[in-house]
Amino acid sequence: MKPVAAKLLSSFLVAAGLLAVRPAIASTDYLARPDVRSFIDSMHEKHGIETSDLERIMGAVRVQPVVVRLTTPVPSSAPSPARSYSNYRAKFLTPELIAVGSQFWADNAEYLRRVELDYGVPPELILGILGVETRYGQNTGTFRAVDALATIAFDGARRQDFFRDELEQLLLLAREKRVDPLGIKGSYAGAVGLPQFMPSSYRRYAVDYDGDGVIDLRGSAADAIGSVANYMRKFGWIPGEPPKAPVRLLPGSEADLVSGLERVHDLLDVQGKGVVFSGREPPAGPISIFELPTPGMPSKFYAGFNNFEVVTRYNRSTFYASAVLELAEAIRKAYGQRDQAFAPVVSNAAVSGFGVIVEPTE
Ligand SMILES: [Ca+2]
Repeated sequence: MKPVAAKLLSSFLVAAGLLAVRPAIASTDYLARPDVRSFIDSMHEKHGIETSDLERIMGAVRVQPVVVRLTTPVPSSAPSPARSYSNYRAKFLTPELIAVGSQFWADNAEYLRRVELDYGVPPELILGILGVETRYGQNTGTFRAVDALATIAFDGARRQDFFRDELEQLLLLAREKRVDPLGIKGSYAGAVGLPQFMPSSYRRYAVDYDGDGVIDLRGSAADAIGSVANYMRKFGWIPGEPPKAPVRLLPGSEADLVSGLERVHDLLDVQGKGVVFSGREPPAGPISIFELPTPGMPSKFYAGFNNFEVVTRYNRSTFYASAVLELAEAIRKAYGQRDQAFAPVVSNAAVSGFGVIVEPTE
C-alpha cells in the first residue's frame, strides 16, 4: 500500500499540475459577484485565510449546471410518480452488491471487529451504509467538491446557506489536511469519500482508525469504517437494541398513526390503539410508525426505535434507512458471521455485572 502522506502529496501535485495547464474559466465574472466577494471577505476575516488564496480557489470554480438540475426540487405542479420502496430497495439488495459487501467485510475484518468493541456499532450497519452510499468506494463522486458546493451555494435553488456553510467547512478541512481544496472530489452535493461525509461531518466525526496519523475517507477503508461508527455512536446508537420492528395496524388507523420519521408515539399508547408488534420486545423510548409503500401491493408498516432514528441522521429518509438495514442484514447472512443481525455485543465498551452496556472509554 502506498503511504497516505505520499498519496496526499501526489494528489496535491496533480491538482497543481492541472491548474498550470488548464486556463481558468469564467474567473473574473465569478470573482466580481457581490455574494462571492462577501464569502471571500468573511472567510478571510473569520479564519485568516489569505484573500489571494481564496481568489485563486473561487476564481477556479466551474459552475456545474448539472448540479443545479440535480438539486432543484421538481415543481409541485409536475405529476409525481408514486413512490415505490420495492423499486428503491432493488437498487441495493442485489446479489452483486451483497457479494461486494461480504468481500469488503473479509478484507477489513479486523477493523470491523474492533469497531464493534470500540463503538458498540455492529459491523453490518457500517457495511449497509458504505454499500448504499458508494458501493464500498466504487462511486465516491467525480465532481470537484468546491465546484459542487459553490454551485449550490451561489446558484442553487434552495438551501444556499447550508451549502455556503459546507463550502466554508471544506476550505477549513483542506487547510487542516494541507491539501489543495481544488483536488478534493465528491458527489454532486459535495459529499466526500467512502462514507460520503459532508465537509462539516468530516471535520466533526471523522477519525484516523488505521493510526497512520492522517484521516483519509477516500483512500482508507479503515478510516471510513471508524468514522461511520463514530458518527453513529455520537448520534446515539444504543448497542444491542433493534432499530425497527414490523407492525400490524388496525384497518383505518394508518392516517392517525403513521408519523414518518417522527418518534412521537408511546409504546403503550399505540398498543392500546391496536398496533401489534412482531419480533423482539420493543426497546424503551418513543417510537415512530412508518410506511413503506409499493404501488399495487399492500404497504408494509414498521415501528422505528432510537437506532432507526440514528440511521436517519445520516440521511433523512425512511426508504434510505430501511434499505441500509436490509442490506446490512443480507450481508451479515451472506458472510455467515452471526445468527442474528444487530445482536447485543459483548465489548470492551464493558458489559457490567448486571448486563447493562455502558459507555466505551475512548
Ligand atoms: Ca488514517
